[in-house]
Amino acid sequence: MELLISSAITEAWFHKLHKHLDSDVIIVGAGPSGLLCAAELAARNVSTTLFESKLAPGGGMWGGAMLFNSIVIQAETIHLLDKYGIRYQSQGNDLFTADATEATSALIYHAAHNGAAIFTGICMEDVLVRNDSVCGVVANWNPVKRLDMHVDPLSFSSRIVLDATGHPSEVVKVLTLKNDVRLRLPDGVMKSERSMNAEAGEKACVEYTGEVFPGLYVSGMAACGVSGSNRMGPIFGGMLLSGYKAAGLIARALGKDYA
Ligand code: 48F
Repeated sequence: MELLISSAITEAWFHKLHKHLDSDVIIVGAGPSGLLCAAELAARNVSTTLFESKLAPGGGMWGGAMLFNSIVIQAETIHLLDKYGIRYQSQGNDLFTADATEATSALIYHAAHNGAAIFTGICMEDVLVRNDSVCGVVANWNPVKRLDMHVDPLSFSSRIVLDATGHPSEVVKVLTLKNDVRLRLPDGVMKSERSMNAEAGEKACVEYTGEVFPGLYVSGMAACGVSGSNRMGPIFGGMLLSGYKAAGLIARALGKDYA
C-alpha cells in the first residue's frame, strides 16, 4: 500500500511538472493579485503556472491587519467577491469587510479548480531573457535557498511572466539587477515603495498594473512598488482589481477572448 501511495503522488506531481515546464503564463507569487489573475486566465484556457515560495498560497491576505483576520474591500470590487463566492458585510462609507480566511481560500480554490498549476515551496530566483524579452523564470526549492545549499535550479519557459511577488517586486528586481534594461515606467527604472496612503496606493496599484518590460507584467503591491507608489495597508480591493486587470491585458496579448 505505501508504495502505491508513493507511486501515485510522484506520478501525479511529475506529470504536473512536466506539463508546465512550458506555459502561456508564469505567475510568480500567490497573493491575492496573483491568485485572482491565475483564476481568470485558467478559466479562459490559458495554460497558467503559479510559483509560490511558501507552503501555503495566499500571501498577505490571511492575516488581515495585525493578525485581525478581516479584510476591507471597496464597493467597486464587490462584483469580484460575488463572482468568487466570497461573502461580505457593509460597514458604511462604501466599505465592506470579508473574512480573510474565506476570501483567501476562495481565491486559492478557484485558481486551482479553474486549472492553474500551483507549485508551492518553489521560489523564482532568476528570469530567462531572449531577444530583449522575458520568456520564463529560473526556480528552485525555497528550502534549498533558505539553507543556502549550493544546488542549481531548473528553468521554465512562458510567453508571459507576471511579477505578483508583493512588496519585494522580486522578478523586476532580478531582471534589473542582472541585465542592463530600461523599464516602461517613468524614468525607465524601478522605484521604491512609498509610505502608507490607502487612497493613493489603491489607485496606483491598478493604474500601474501592466507590462513593464517585453514579456514581463506586474500586479498588486509589486505594481505599486516598482512605480514608486504608496503602500495601502489592509484594504484589498486594489489587489483584486489589479489581478483582474492583469488577466485582461495578458489574455489580450495572447490573443484570447476576454469578456
Ligand atoms: O504580498 P502578496 O500578498 O502580494 P499581492 O497580491 O498582495 C499584497 C497584499 O497581500 C498586501 C497589501 C495589500 O493591502 O499590501 O501586502 O501584491 O503575496 C506575494 C506572494 O509572493 C510570494 C510570497 O511568498 C507571497 O505569498 N513570493 C515572493 N517572492 C517570491 C514569491 C519568489 N521569489 N518566488 C515565489 N514566490
